[in-house]
Amino acid sequence: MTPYRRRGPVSDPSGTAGDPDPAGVTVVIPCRNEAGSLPGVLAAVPGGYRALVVDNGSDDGTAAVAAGCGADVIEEVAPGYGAAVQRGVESVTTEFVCVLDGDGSLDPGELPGLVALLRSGADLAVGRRVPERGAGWPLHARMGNAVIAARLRHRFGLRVHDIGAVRAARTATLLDLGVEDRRSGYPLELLVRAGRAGLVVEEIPVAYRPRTAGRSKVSGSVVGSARATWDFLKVIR
Ligand SMILES: Nc1nc2c(ncn2[C@@H]2O[C@H](COP(=O)(O)OP(=O)(O)O)[C@@H](O)[C@H]2O)c(=O)[nH]1
Ligand SMILES: [Mg+2]
Repeated sequence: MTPYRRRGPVSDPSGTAGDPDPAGVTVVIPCRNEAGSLPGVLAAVPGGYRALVVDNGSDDGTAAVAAGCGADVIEEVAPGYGAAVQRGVESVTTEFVCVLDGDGSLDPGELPGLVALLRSGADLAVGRRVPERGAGWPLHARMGNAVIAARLRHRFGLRVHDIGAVRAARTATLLDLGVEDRRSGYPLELLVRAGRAGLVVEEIPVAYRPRTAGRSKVSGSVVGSARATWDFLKVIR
């Protein structure tokens, strides 16, 4: 499996893919037991962007690995994806925040494309995952995702085709939405609230690859999938 490379020393000497103010962007990375994937993920964070790893409940040295790779690290004691993301976003001091998984399935090199959408007027920019061969996206999760995205389009007028595993926003905008879910329902509740608030939500395709190490905690596990389905239904009922 090829690790992500920091984007382009040749075509893009800054590594920021043309972002005019990389110091204004923090990348929040929620992690539970992602020590194997994190070095590759952090190496691919565009130069100048701050990386903030939110660890909870890891027993594989995730926090030490993250710190060793130069990321800021905070601990969140409450379990759950939403708890980690919320804690991370609350700690951000930059104007913009991106949120991305720590499992290597998504390329941080694509984040400047999302931030560019914000700079040109979007309130929330989300990635639509385009699976590459072998991506860890089981059929049940893809079908559920498609059904929920259709509901988001028809009921909330959002032009999205994914529930947004990767996203970017102004930090203040994200906090103002007041998302309450602290587990797997967080990304969906975020979109529902964005739709209700009339935010401009834009979506661009992003590559979705197999995680580079470790085990899935959500869609690839029976308990994780059941929990996610329950969380989604609560949000969108
Ligand atoms: N901090 C934290 N991160 C989590 C938790 N559950 C999942 N994650 C992270 O959320 C991201 C997505 O989880 P993942 O296991 O890849 O789910 P999948 O993509 O559906 O297989 C990964 O970066 C995980 O490490 C959690 O309880 N706490
Ligand atoms: Mg994953």
